Amino acid sequence: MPIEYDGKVLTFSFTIDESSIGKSFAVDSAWYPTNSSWLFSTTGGTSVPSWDGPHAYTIVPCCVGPHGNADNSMADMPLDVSDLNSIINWMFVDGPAPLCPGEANVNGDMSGSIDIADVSYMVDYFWLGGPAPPACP
Ligand SMILES: [Ca+2]
Repeated sequence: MPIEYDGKVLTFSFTIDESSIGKSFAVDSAWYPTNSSWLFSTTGGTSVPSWDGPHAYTIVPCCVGPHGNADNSMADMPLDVSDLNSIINWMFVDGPAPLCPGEANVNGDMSGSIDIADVSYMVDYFWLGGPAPPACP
């Protein structure tokens, strides 16, 4: 590969399920030149960490704080009307599925289901004085 090459060299991906919560993994490469960059894409977005050696990550639950951040936006934490819109778009308009089902389970029911009860819960909370969504487990 030419030294001036500026494209993608390698892509690897893996899926982490909830049984991995609390475990850690590391990303390291002895061959990777330190003057290049890593590009991380996750369900939460994309980031380009600086290269300062191996990176270790601990797997945490995607649902944090109160349920309801269905659009997975950090800008509107914990929730706002865009979260309600994302659930409605997924349920009725063929929008993308929630990235973190636990967040879209707004009422926090034990089944973890995402249904009209969650939409109703948000409407009650936003406009009818209903209780705030419960905290994630
Ligand atoms: Ca629910």
